[in-house]
Amino acid sequence: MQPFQEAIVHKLREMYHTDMKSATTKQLYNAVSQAAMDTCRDTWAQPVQGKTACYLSAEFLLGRLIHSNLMNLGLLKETEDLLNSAGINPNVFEDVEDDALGNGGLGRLAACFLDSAATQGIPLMGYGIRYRYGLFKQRFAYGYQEEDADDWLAWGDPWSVRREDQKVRVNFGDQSVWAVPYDMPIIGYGGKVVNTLRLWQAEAIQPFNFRLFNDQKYQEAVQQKNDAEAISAVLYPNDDTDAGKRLRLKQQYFFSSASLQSIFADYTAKCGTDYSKFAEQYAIQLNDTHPTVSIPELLRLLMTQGHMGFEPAFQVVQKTFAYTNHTIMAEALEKWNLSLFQSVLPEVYPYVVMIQNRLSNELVKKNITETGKYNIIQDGMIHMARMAIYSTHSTNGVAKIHTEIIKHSALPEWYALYPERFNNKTNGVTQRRWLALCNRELADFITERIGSGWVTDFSQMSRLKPYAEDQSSRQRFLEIKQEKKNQLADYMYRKDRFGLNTSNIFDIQVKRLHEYKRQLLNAFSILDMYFGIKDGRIQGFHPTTFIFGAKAAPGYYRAKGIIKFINEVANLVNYDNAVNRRMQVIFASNYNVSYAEKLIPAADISEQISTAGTEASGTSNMKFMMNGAVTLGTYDGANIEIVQNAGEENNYIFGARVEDLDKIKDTYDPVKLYEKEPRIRRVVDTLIDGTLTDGGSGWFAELYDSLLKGASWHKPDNYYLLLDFLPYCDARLQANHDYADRQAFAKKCLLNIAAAGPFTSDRTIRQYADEIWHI
Ligand code: CBF
Repeated sequence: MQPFQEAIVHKLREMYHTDMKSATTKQLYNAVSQAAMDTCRDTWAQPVQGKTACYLSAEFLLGRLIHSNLMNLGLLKETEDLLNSAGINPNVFEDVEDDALGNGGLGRLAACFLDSAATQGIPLMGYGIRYRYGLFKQRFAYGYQEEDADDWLAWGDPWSVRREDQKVRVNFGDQSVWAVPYDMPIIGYGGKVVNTLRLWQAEAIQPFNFRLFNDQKYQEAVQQKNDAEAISAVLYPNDDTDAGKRLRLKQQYFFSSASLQSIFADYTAKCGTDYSKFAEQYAIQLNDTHPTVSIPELLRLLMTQGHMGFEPAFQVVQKTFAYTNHTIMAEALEKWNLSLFQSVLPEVYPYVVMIQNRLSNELVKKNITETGKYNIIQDGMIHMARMAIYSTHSTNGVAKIHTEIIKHSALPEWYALYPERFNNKTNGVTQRRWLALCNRELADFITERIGSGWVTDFSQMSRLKPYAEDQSSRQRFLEIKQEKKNQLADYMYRKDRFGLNTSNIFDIQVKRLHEYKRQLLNAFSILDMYFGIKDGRIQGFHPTTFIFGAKAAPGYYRAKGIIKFINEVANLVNYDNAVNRRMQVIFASNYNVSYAEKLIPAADISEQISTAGTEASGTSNMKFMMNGAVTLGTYDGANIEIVQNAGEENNYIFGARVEDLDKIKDTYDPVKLYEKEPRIRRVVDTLIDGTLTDGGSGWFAELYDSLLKGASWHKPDNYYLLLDFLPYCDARLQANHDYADRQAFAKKCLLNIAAAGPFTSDRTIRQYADEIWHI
């Protein structure tokens, strides 16, 4: 036995008095994880040298940790061999819950950044919240989404260490709580560098009141405990929308203040009480506006504990912080009601006022009299994005088009004032999890051809390009794709009791459910194909399986209506014997990181169909690309950079561009399109003509109205589904047609893989380190 295998056996004995043969999955999971933790404790304990970057984020969507940690430590194979030798299926840990402490792209990006920084030896600490319940679990009941709590800690938390000695106190207007850190090792590939993710848990200062208990006031006796724990109880399930709630503000301040106190104490221990050099030691990146309250908090610490004057303290703040904007959706730009803010954070509010006063003076000096668009405090609200831009030295967008939109249409007044602060950092994903781990067959294929350097240097992927011309490589690629489809079919059968037809094209759209992402357009186009096949309009259609995966925020009823609609479309198609050998539609339930790891490698077509100008970047588009799917998408977010790199001819780009939409935005009339085009009418009418039923909820009629009548808060079809409908259907049928030439299609896929080099988060995080943090 190898030493690590012995360590696992030893852990089982020590922790559970059991052995490989009798251990439960949970025991095995904890024993393997603890044994792995032991191998990296020494490296982890090494102090960081020089400047540290701190990534403050309300979300870290890590997914399941065990496989990626074992891979990065080089212990995955040994573990699997041990499991095999004990007659245990190496997939046994597929039952272990994901760490789902994030909603979607923003939280998953944070997780990729941690992996990339540790792998490249960049000292990056993550700071966030240890939610007791992560993103809800999704079930379908009669096609409707139902939500259950995500009890991720039921499996134990072997990858965290509670640091009681490092707890700090966080004060609100109406309560004080402990913030207790749980530290997770972030193991770089090869295990040479281990950074830290610190997640804070809220706990009561006085968890139990004996006096109240003695007075038989049992509820009141534990009131403080309940109120404290509520702060880190649950992740807000909104993606791209602002929750605007008191508890949410408490969460934001809770982890911001705790992180800042911890960083401040580290600085003091390292450098003493001269805080003027703070920014030489720490760079703090704000992941969206969620941690922006850190700005007045650092100011408060510098002025109260560091005894600095306002101006020098503000200079330090500005040099320390940088801000990333992840969306321009108006509903996501956080604003806090002034009186709410004052009552929750009375000790912080004066520092917000000081920042506003400084801004006002600066605007006067610059002769700007129209200050309404700049003011941090305006119309009874505190505008967090404005505070973030004003008080930091860098504001970045997450794809080229997104950064341009920020500069020229979303926040042009700020760009005019401080053009030097704005910069772009196109997102990326870690190829270690999203290729090496989730698609080992393709990883071997690549390594056999170009060596293994790509695992840590993704620019080497371009060396794969010549193999797109090589017939045997294309053949092998097709075999691998088939294998991944077979694996997905097994998995989906287990998870969703659905039998995939694995000789079909796999056309996949997986992401959060949002109107701007246009899952409804996808469903309309499936209906159009369905009718077209039945009518005989569409001939020579290559059988296709259309897969969706998406969670809707529980309070987002329109998104829930879209889920129900897609599930109804699935029923219509799958039970119709006239077409179901040519089409299948399936909505994967509870889409999460682990499901993504199965779905993405099996895809032929990656659906990236957001309205131009709405998806800041997207990151699943990159994961699909590196796994050899072609992009069927709009000119939006990082799709643009993807197809520029991989060739438009190797992808399927359709639909109106931002500049087209700008021209028609005041005159666009979807009713005209609906009246003129029978194919549009036919699919849209399925919402109200009884073809599909919403079970009397009224949700489908509401969707119909949203497209043709609008609502009090938006114009009809504000995401231009009907405008892009025909071009989308055409592009989709073109891809379907092209697929028939398997060799030519495989060539497109390989050229996409070979062009994926820039879309690694290794490149992105390097750019943050070089250009923003100067590390
Ligand atoms: O930048 C990461 C991702 O963030 C979002 O998910 C977000 O929450 N704002 C955006 O919607 C994505 O486009 C982006 O890729």
